[in-house]
Amino acid sequence: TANTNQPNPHSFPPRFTWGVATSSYQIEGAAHEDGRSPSIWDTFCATPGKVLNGDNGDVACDHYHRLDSDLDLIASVGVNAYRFSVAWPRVVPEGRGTPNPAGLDFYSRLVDGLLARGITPWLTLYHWDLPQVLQDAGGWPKRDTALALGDYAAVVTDALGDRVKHWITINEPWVAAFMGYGNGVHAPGHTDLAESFAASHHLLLAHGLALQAIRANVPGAKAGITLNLAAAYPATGSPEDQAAAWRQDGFANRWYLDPVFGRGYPQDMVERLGAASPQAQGLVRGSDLETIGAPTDFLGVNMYSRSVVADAPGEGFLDVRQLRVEGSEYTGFDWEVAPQSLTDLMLRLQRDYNPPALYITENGATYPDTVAEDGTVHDEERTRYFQQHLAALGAAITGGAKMAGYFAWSLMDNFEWAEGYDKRFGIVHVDFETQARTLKASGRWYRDFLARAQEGQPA
Ligand code: GBH
Repeated sequence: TANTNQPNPHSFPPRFTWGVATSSYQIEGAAHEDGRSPSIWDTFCATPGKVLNGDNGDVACDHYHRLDSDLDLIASVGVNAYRFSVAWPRVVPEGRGTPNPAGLDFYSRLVDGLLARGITPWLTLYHWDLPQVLQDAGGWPKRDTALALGDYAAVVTDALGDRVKHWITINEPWVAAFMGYGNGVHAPGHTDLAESFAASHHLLLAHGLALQAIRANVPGAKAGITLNLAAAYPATGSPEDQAAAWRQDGFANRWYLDPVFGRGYPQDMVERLGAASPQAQGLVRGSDLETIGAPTDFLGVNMYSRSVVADAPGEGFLDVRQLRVEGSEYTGFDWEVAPQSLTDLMLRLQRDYNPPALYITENGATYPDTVAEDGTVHDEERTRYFQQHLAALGAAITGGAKMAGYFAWSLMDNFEWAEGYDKRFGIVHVDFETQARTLKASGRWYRDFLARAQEGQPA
């Protein structure tokens, strides 16, 4: 009998994109080398009490100095794509203006190394490491920051557009806006609702401006944005809880999906926000919504979990409470393991927004891994997580979602933002004392799965 928790490697289309993902600040280290300027994360990490154990990205996985062996590591997994991000403060240290050749050279070597190994580079322009100088000038709540990102995008597309054809503008604008300027858990650690909605609008504008740079400079580019999305379910069938789930969806999902797909901001949310909305703040100018809603080639989705919510009058501006689901499994981050929600989410996106293509640009889990005496890493829970989510991805394809690829988060254990090095997401274990890399059991499983999925296909 078919085990629905086991993905069928032969059920994915030929030429499906199979990858692993990372981001610059989380892996590179070399934070003060070759002309890189500080980012808001360097500053945040240096602020006592912000990051667990006072950890920072000064060294991280030392990827900057281990490029060639890390390229071999990526190749050893058998992926056909690698998603990474470019550090803006490395490439344009002053935030705008003169590019730094040493910074560009690193990414040029990374791209060449991938292509030499038959691996398609997927480049994310912005994964949260804003140059500190731009934060000093006001950061994402200021419109100028979006314009600066557009200029930075022109620099990167100019330098790498001859070889990089897959572009992601912004990683998770929701997190950058609401964890950076709303709940203060991420850099720069502000806590102001109006500011966070201003940041949100300018991150979307930055997406649109980056898209223009990509279209202008990269012939044949495939370009899109990556959103963190989580399907929202009502705790009960009551109309109150159903309305609460719609509000949760409005904030977490539609707030980004609607404008990116050219519909402008969802009116129910604009009304709910009142004075905090970008409209009421006077931030939505002239052609902003056309810029933001320009056609993309794909939607990238980072999917980790779902939310289950109840109506809770008086709780936050959404009047919603997130519930822990009795009997469900949770990962080390206390995120519910909810693979069925991946299928639901993809089918809903296809139905409601009809994207030309859908990619899972991140999916993964953190667990306390056990390293055995012989150095092997046992992470059976992570393996199960990947199996369940890849099976759910298969079901989405069967159901008609235009799935074109999947990236596991992450290639290797790395700097997990406010959690420092305490939470591990890698399919490769990193010993942060020695920088030794060891493929975990989940990594071996993924490698073997990819080998079967790509059997008989030309490299
Ligand atoms: C991703 O974000 C990041 O892109 C990546 O850099 C990071 O390493 C990876 O996940 C693992 O954390 O509990 O209601 O506040 C994850 C996006 C957004 C998912 C916040 C969990 C919690 C919502 N996350 N969300 S809530």
